[in-house]
Amino acid sequence: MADSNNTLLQSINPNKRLIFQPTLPHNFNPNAIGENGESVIVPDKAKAESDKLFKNHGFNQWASDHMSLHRTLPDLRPSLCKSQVFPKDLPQTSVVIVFHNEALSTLLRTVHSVLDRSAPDLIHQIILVDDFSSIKGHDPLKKYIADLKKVILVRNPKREGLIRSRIIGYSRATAPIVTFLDAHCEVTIGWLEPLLDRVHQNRSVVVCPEIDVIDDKTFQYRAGSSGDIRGVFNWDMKFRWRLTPSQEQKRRNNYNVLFARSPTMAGGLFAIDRQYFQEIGLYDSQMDIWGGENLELSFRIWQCGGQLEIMPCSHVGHVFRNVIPYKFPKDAGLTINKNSVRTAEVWMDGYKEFVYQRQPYMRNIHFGNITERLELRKKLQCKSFKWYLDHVFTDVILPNESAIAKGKVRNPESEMCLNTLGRPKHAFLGLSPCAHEGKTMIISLTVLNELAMDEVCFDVSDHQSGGKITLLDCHSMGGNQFWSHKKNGKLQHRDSGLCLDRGTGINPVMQPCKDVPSQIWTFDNYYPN
Ligand code: LR7
Ligand code: MN
Repeated sequence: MADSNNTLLQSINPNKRLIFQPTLPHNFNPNAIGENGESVIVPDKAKAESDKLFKNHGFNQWASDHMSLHRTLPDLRPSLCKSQVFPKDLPQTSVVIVFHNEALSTLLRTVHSVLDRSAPDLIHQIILVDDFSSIKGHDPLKKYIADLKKVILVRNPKREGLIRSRIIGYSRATAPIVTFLDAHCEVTIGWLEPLLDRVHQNRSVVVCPEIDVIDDKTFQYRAGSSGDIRGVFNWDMKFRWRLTPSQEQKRRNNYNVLFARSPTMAGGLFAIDRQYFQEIGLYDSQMDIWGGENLELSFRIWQCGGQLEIMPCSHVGHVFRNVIPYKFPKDAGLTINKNSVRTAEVWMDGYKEFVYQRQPYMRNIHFGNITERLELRKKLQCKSFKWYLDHVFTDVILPNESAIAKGKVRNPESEMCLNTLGRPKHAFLGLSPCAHEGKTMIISLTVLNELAMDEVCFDVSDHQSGGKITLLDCHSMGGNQFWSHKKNGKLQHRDSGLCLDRGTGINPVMQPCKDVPSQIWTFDNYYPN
């Protein structure tokens, strides 16, 4: 069917291809467990065994072992993706999968899903890097893949960790594009063409698929977090998903099949131009085992002139687990933190202070020599971290301005809003019609319970009714700058017990708290924690 469609298409336009249509596996059994990505229910008699196996890998290995290695999956792409047409001459990819003590069934299902659901002419090779697994899986694996033409197996003579293992896999890759996957993934129909096409259009774009969830307990295949999300990071140096800010949604015209720019990547699943990856410095080879490399690569891509994007038409599932099942040769926390500190020291400029402020012990971690990475940054003439925050991660919340609520602060009755009016320090807080616009109206209720505009805080030292609100430098110590925003909309000053009132003049004033509309205030945005 697909072939005849493609033949038809090529008779119209010989330079185009349709998405590869996989056929059903030859021994397909629709009644087998887990088919169509459905949940596996472990029968009572197998519960004990399945619980035991769970501990090995942090997921339900029993379920994985009992499903087909070629199981079918739902198609979770937006419908517009299905009719897309791609150039006939898309470049080929090498797929690199690194693993340490991975369950054979999840690893092989990853391999088969790639072979089953990718156009054969686009897969150059699949490189498996066994990172010195200790369990006896290597020989059966070696034997199994001997029959798979495009699959190569490399074994590390010592434990390297996923970062150096990926460099080792990369060094064997010969196709123009390299695609990385974790060892417990399943790719779905149409996953590959959008990735290769985008990198082909622009070699400095690094692309990630949309990541679906393979349930760790049932192996059910389902959509990840719904909505328009992208990757970010927090000041604990952890990767996080966050809703895409409205200006980026607007740029995409809410078009759900157009690539989305993402400040960071989760780390495991991406495609990159092979030579470009070399040019921007592969990975920091002094990072060990796990962690940190995803943010390091993300910062480096953006700061050094590349782009990182999520392709909504490419869907790949990943088994998310709650524990890291394998051992770290050294202390796990220390290993991960060292990788994060290397990232912060090389890429984050002064903003690394925020990382150290949150976790002061990180200052004392011996992070080794970073000269080579700093030289790389210089050689590539990479931009500052400030540039990255201003242009890419524009919705970042800096710790000194973390907000519980932010935006215009409005008194709905009068439609008047608080406004510092750009007045100098020690001046009084003012008001203006909410219909006005201006940076001086954007006020945050910070996690320290300050009402702040940039570095200026609302300070009440006159504890009499009718007292005005003074604009002073934020001191982050509570005192006269501590406010609570009550559920009923009041803004109460802690030390005086008074409430912010619109007043009758040009400045708001402090008054005893009463149920009057002049004491009701609302922020444009609230950020529940
Ligand atoms: O010492 C090791 N050697 C390895 O070869 C440790 C791990 N590995 C292998 C491992 O077998 C697996 O195939 O490396 C791969 C990734 O390890 P996981 O699956 O334990 O990592 P994860 O999925 O918990 O974590 C995410 O963050 C990591 C940070 O270092 C990596 O970037 C992972 O690739 C990344 N996974 C994803 O991005 C998948 C989507 C998750 C999300 C969101
Ligand atoms: Mn993983």
